[in-house]
Amino acid sequence: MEKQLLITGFEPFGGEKINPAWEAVAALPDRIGPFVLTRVRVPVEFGRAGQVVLDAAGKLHPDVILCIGQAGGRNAVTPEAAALNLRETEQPDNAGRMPQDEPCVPGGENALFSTLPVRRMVQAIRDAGLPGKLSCSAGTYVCNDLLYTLLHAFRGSETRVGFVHVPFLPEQAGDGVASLPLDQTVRALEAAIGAIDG
Ligand code: PCA
Repeated sequence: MEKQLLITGFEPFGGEKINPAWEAVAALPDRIGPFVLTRVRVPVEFGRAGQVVLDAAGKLHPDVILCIGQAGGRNAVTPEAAALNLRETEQPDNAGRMPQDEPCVPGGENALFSTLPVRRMVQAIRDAGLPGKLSCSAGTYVCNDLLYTLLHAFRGSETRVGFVHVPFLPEQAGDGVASLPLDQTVRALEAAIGAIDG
């Protein structure tokens, strides 16, 4: 049976000219296994990121929402196990906001677990011969804000929600900084998506 996958990638931030998350999302095929993909590019702004994806989900009624973000310095494609109800940063977002000690959702639980099979997704990435690793922290910046917002909004519903962080592209990484070529990031995401209902 055909299923709807809302897949998102962030715009560049932090002085970068590209974001491998969006580059990879844009390069994915239109269908992966049972999933028909709908892509959304998301602003790196606390609060607004979640609103943009919630608006898109309100129109599409997806079975799965999978958000992709850049995690500079990581050496693997990393499905995120959980999100914290905390905004905490020393790096302004793309709207110039720098929230500290603030909840993503006032009154929400302290943390929420991803509703995607993250271990199976990691295994599928590795089985494809690519670097995959489970991450237990999505940070406290806009990616975590988006994941928490979505997990909170869809808790107890049929819509499953997850997040995958991807490394820098080689052209972004300075000496000694980990990176992954775009085609490998794309193949890792395909493997991970293929494992959602595997
Ligand atoms: N990575 C950032 C926000 C946007 C992105 O691609 C993060 O990890 O929070």
